[in-house]
Amino acid sequence: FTQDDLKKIAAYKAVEYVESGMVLGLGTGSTAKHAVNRIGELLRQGKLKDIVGIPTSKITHEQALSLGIPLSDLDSHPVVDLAIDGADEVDPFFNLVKGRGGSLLREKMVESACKKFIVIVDESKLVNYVGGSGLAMPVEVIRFCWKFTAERLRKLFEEAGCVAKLRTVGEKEEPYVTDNGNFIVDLYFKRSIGDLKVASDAILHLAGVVEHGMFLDMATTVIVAGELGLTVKNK
Ligand code: DER
Repeated sequence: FTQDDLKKIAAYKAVEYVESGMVLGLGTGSTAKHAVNRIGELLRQGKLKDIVGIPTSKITHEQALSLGIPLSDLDSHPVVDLAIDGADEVDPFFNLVKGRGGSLLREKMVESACKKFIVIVDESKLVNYVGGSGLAMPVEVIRFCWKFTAERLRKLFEEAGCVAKLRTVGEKEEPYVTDNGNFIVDLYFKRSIGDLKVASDAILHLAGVVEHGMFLDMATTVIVAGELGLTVKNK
């Protein structure tokens, strides 16, 4: 299987949990894209009815529109039955890192409003503990004095050998701007950041920080597609 095959297998398995009449959180990224496509297909085939989608990004909004999935928002649906979304890292306690695709704020808003949150990953996303991979842990920050905020974030995790980098795009390395008009500072750790809840609270306490990419104690099911098959783990 290619990695994309595995993403698709996990995504299709998650869509089996979708029932007609549900309000669905529609995730963002290359794995969630397959789930949104599948939902559109089942609606077209009449196998699913009366679905309302709550997109977690502008790009998912566009994809769902093109598939004819009826869309709404959290203002109209403050409680969501089920969200299906990918993740960058999943640890054995269902803690996640998300946001390397830049959509973490709206994802966290939607997924924290859900009764059930199914995470779909290929096996490459499994880690022993979140923040230990040395890969980016995204933090969405306001533009105003972002350097000041980035330095405070770096200092917060100095013990963990943290490097804080503004996320940029394109040849001219322009700052990446989120759907919400904010910047993202990616944190890279050389050593463990210790208790994740303590780290999460410390990050959110900094004025200038909007949200971070650690999704702690939110996922209710993790579906992993690997070379040896699918596993479905419930909390
Ligand atoms: O950026 C995000 O939050 C995405 O959902 C990310 O966590 C997973 O994206 P992928 O399925 O393309 O790896």
